[in-house]
Amino acid sequence: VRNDAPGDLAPRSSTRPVDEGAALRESLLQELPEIPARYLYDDKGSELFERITELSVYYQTRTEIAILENAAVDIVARARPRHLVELGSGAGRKIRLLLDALRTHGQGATCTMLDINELFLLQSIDRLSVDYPTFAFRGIVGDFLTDLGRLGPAGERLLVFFAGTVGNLHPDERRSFLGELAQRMADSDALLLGVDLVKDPARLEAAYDDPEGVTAAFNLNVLSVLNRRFGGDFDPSGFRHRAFYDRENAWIEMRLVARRRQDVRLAALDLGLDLDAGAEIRTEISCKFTRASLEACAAEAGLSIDRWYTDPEDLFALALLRR
Ligand code: AVJ
Repeated sequence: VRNDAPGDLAPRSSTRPVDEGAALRESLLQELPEIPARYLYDDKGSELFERITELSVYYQTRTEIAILENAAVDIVARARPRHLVELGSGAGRKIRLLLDALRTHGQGATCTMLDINELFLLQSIDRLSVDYPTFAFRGIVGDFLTDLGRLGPAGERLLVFFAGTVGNLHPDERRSFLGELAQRMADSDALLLGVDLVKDPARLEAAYDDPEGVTAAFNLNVLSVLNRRFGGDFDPSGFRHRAFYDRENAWIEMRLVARRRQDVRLAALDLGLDLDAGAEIRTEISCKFTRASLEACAAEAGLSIDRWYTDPEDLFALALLRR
């Protein structure tokens, strides 16, 4: 999607590629059945996540924005980017803080946004193009796990990956993602990575199980996504939301727990799931970091922390990483 030329939208295939179905099938047949987190973000899921970001218990979004408000000028002065590239753009609010800093310092030329949700991407690009007419915006409908090759040439870029979404990746996925990203970076590129920090487990668990049940609805919505996309007959009322902090892995897990015995079919995957009462399906992990653990992840990918921006309560951090 360009604001000045016919878009380069990823082909929206009507039939899901077989490998996607096969991967989901394999994931559901594991000892602990798992639904990859990307299925959480259909239009309804993305809308529910936007509501989550406004919940008082979900401190991450407002904290990251506050850090960015204080750090944007320093980040831009250090990275001196001509190009912004945002992975997983959501509603485009945070990128504005960097665009403002770039505009003030007369820098920056293009802004590329990669997001899996076409609707959100189109809306963000439209709004940003009006508000920042001196920048050229480009939207790419894709997945940050597989489409890093479509982000354009390396050099003088500030790549941003906000919200702690890097924490959604399993450690082995995260290793290969950061490794691939680092390989595609030039020495004049920088990566700004938002990470949620290790803290009191009660505070973490509260952020993923709000009393209003918005997170529960977000989690349960994934069953409707699977029903629609893979001809499933999940009954969402037959499951309840569960979120807990796994200290050993330093990650929050979201799971769906079967309230009763039920047989579920996913016709497009030729798959049947016989679930006993109490059976669990994992739907997301959200890894939590310390500066040291992030330093180690970055080093494995060949990156180092150039700057570490955090808030007074050490709830969240933005790390500026370079080769
Ligand atoms: C958008 C992946 C960063 O892991 O905190 C919010 C998603 N899941 N509440 C997170 C989420 C449950 C969020 N990320």
